[in-house]
Amino acid sequence: MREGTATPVRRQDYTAPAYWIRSVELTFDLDPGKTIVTSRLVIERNLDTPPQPLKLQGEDITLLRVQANGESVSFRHEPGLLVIDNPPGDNFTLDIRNTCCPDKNTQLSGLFSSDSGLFTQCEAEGFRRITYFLDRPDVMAVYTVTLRADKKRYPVLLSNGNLLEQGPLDNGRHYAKWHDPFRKPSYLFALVAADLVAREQLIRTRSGRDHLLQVYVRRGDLDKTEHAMNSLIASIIWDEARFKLPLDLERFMIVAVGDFNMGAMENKGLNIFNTKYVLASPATATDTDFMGVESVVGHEYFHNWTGNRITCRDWFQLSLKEGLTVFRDQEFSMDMAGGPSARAVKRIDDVRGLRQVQFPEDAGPMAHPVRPDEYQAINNFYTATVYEKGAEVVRMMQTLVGREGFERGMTLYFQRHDGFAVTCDDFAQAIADANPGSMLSTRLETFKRWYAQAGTPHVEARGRYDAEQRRYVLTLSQWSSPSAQQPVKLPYVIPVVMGLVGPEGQALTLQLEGEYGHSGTERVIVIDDERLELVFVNVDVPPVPSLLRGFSAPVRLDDGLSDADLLTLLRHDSDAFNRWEAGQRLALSRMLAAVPGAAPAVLDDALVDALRAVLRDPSLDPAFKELVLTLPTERYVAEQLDTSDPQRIHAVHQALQAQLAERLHDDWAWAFEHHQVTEGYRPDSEQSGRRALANRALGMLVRHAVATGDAVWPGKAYGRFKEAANMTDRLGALAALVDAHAELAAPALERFHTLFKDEALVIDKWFALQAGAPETADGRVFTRVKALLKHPDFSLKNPNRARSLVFSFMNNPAAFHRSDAAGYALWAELVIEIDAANPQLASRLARLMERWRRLAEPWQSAAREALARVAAKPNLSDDTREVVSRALE
Ligand code: 0A1
Ligand code: ZN
Repeated sequence: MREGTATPVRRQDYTAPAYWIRSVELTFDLDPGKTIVTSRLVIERNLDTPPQPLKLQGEDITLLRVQANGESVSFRHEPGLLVIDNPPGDNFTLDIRNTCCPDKNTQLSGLFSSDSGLFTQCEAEGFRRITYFLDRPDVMAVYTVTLRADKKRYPVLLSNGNLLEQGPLDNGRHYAKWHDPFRKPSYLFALVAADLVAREQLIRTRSGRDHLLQVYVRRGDLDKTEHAMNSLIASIIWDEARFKLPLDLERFMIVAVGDFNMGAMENKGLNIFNTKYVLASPATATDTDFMGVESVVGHEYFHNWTGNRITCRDWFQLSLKEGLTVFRDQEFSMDMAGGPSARAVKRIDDVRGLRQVQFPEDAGPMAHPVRPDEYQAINNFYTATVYEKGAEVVRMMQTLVGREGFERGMTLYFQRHDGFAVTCDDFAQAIADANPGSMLSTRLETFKRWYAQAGTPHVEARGRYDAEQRRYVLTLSQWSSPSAQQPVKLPYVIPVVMGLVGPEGQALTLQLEGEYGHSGTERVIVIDDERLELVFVNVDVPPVPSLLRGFSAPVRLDDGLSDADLLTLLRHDSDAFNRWEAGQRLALSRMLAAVPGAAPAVLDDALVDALRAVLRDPSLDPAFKELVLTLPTERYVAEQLDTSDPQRIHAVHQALQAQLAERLHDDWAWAFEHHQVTEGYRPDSEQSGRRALANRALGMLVRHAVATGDAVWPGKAYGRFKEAANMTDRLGALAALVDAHAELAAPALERFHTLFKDEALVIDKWFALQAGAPETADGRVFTRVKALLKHPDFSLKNPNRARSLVFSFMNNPAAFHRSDAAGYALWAELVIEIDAANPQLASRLARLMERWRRLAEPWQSAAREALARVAAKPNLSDDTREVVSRALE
C-alpha cells in the first residue's frame, strides 16, 4: 500500500477471524511477466463471531474470477480487500483466479524474480501479494500446491511439504504437485521455480525415521554448501538432544537466493535463504561468515517448532517465535563453540550487538515493547527489540528457573499449544507453570512487564564493607525513564548473577545473613522491586562485587566501581564476560573523559599494563584476548552521551587506537607471529580465535607503521594478502591496509576485485571494506563512496549490495556525519530512491538517522533538514513514512 496514510493497527483491537480457511489448493502457471494463480479455499464461518462479510486481503494483484461453491458470487473491492458480502452459508468453497507479476515485484515480498528464478517471501504480509486470502497468522490451513512452468528455464519446482507427483506437460512445460500435511498460516507458504542444483544428504534421526535434506543453490555454488549442510545436521541433532524436538518432515529443503531483504525465512520444510547465509568456502567466506551460516541455519531450523508448529496469534506476538528462536540459536551456537571460554566469546558478541543496536533503539523514537502495542507497517517491527531483547527475556526466564526447569517449561508449552497460534502470555505461563515456587512463577505478572514496557531499565548497585563485623552490604535499586507512551514505568524482575572477588582475585564464598553453611561463590540475586538490600556475612576481606555476570539481564548497570576495582576484575574475575566488561569500561572512561574537552586522550600505564597482561596470558584463549583488546566502538561511545560530536569521538577513538598500537607494539608483533594457523582450514572457535587475534595484531602493526612512515609491516600485510590460504586472512590483511590508508591499499583492492569479480558475496565485502574504513581529515572515505556508487558492479536493486556500500558508509560515523551535511544529503536522496522500489530496505536505511536528536550542532539541524526533505516526499511507503515521522515527532 502506498501513500503512507495507513491508520495504526492496535494490539487491543484483536478479534478472532470471522472465517477459517481449512484447506487450500493452489495452482500456479508460472511466468515472470504474468503468473496465473488459481486458488480453491475450503472456508468455514467462525461461529464464535457474528455473521459478517468475508474480507480477503489482496495487494498488487489482478482478479480474473471468483466463484463460491462453483457458482458466480457477487463481490466488491475495498482498498486492499476483496469483499464478499453474502457468502453461501457457513461452509463453502471459494475459487479464485488472479494474476501477479514477479518481474515487477521489486519489493521482494510475494512472488518475485531473482537471477532468472522465481521465489516467494510471505512473512509478514506477502501472501496477499500472490492471491486473495485471510492473510493473518491465526488462520491455518493445509496446502496442496501444483506448480507449472517452462521446464528448461525452471527445471526445479519446489513448495512446502512432500512431493506427490511430477511430470511433463505440453509446450515444453512441466509440473510438480506438493502437499504439506501440517496446518500452517499463509506467511509460511513458499514456492521456488529455478535452475538450481542440490547437495543432498539422507539422515536417520533418533526415532529411526529417515529424512532427505537438500541445499539448493545455483550451478557453480555447490562447492560452497558443505558447511550449510553440516550446520543443518548439527541443528537437527541439537534440538533433539536439548529440547527433545525431532524433525517432523520427510524432506527438509534450504534454497539460496541472491536478492533477499532479510537473512532467511523459515517456510515449512522449504527455508529460503539469503545466499550470504548459505554459501561458504574457505576461499570466499570469513570465519564470521561461517559462524553466520551456522547460526542462521540453526535459527530457521529451530523455527520449525518455535514458530511453525506453534505460531503467533497476531503479529504483536512476533517475539513469541523470534525472541525464543534467537535464544535457541544463541544457545546452539554456544554449545557448538565448545568450552567455557568459547561460550563466553559468543555471549560477549551477542551482548555487544544488543547494546550497540537494541539499547539505542529502546532509547529512540522507534522504541517499543518486546510485544508492541501498535504499528503502521509490520515490517518495521522485525527489530532488535523483538528479536534480541526478546531473546534476553527468554534467557532471564531460564536463569530464574534453571536450565532443567526451562526445558520442562518448553515441554509443557508444546503439550499445551502444539498446532495452535498463541500469545507471549501463553509461553510465559507454560514456563512458570512447569516451575511452581520459582521466582518466575510467584512473580509472573511483574516479570511480564518485560514484554509490556519499552526502554532499558537502570540498575544502581552500591556496596559497603564493614571490616569489624566482616559484613558486606550491597544495595541494588532500579529505575526506568518514562516515555511519551508510558509515562509511568513499574519495576521489573531482574535476575542478577553475581560473585564477590577478593583483592587477590580469589572468589569469595557468598553467605547471606540468616543463612547457614556455605553457599558457593556465585548466585542469582533477584531484584523484584525498586530496592533490595543484601547483607553478606563472614566476609574477611573488602570485596569487589562482580554483578550481572554473563549479562544476566538487559539493563544499564551503574555499580560505581573505581578504576582499581575494575582492574581487579579485569585481572581476576572468574566470569569471562565481566572480565571483558571491566576492560571495556576502563577504556570507555578514558574516551568519555577526553571527548568533551580539547585535552588529548591518554591511555595510562595501568590500563596498558593490564591489557598487555591479558594479551600475554597463556591461560586465555586468543578469541577472548581479541575482544578485550578491541576498544568500544565510536557508536557505543556516542550512545553514552546526551549530546555527541561524531568528529570529536572519532578523533579520540583514533588517538587511543594509535596509542594502543604504539605502546603494545612489540606485543602485537609477538601476537601476530605466535597465532598463525598453519594447519588446514577449519572454521572452529579455536582456529578462528587465532586468526582473529593475528589479524587484529596485523591491523595495529600496519596502522603504526603508516603513522611512522615505516614500510615493513605494510609490505608484510601485502604479502600475506597475496598468499593467504583463506578469506579470513586475506580480508584481514586487506583491511589492515585499507583501514590504515596505506599506499599498498589501492593495488591490493584492485587485485582483490580482479580475483573475485564473479563472486557476488565477496564483491560485497570489497564495497563494505572501503565504505567502512576510518575517515580521514580530508574526507577520503566519503569521496570513495561517491565514486563507488557509480561503479559498474554497484546496484541499489540488490539488497546485499546496497547494504554493503550504502549501509556500511552510513554506519561509519565520521564519514557519514560530515559538517558540510553532504552525508545527510546523500542519505535523503538514497532513501527516496530506494523507497520507490523496496520500502523494507528503504525504511531500514531511514532508521540510521533516528538518533539525530542526540547530535550536537551543526549536525542536528542538518539532520532535521534531511529528515524533513524525506518526509515531504509524496507517495512515500508506509514503512519509510512511519520511521521518518516518528523521528520528527
Ligand atoms: N522470520 C524470519 C525473518 C524474516 C522476516 C521478514 C521477512 O520478509 C519481510 C523475511 C524474513 C526469521 O526470523 O528468520
Ligand atoms: Zn526468526
